[in-house]
Amino acid sequence: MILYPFLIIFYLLINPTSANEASAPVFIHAEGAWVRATEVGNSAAYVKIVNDGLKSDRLIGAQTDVCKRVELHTHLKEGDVYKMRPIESIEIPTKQTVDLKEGGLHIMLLNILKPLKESEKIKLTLIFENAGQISIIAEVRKNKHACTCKD
Ligand SMILES: [Cu+2]
Repeated sequence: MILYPFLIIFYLLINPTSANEASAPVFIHAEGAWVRATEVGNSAAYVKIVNDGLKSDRLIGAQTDVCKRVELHTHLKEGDVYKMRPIESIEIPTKQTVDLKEGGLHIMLLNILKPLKESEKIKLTLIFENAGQISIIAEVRKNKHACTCKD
């Protein structure tokens, strides 16, 4: 029956929500997102990610249009200095909250395209392996302590 695949495609075209409903419900949410204010160069985004689901998930990337490139970073102590290192993904275990914060895991915003000023709101899309894309709004704030880490 050659017509069958076409019928499915047609159904998805006229009813795009049905495709989403078929996937697992999303139990991931983000809280208290903020971005470090800066005039030039790089910035970072911090956020608490909560997994209320029964399955672990993984943050595998993020997107925003305020900078050229986004990376997931961690801080590692090498000798006496903390250094930032790009990582592939951030595990969000089931029933746990992962805190992306200063001095720890963070979303690195490389080469900002315009100054990020205090109290501005920035759209950030978090990309999860299972939950897919989740868009959030992050407020620009001044950093409490200057970053002493090196690239
Ligand atoms: Cu970084």
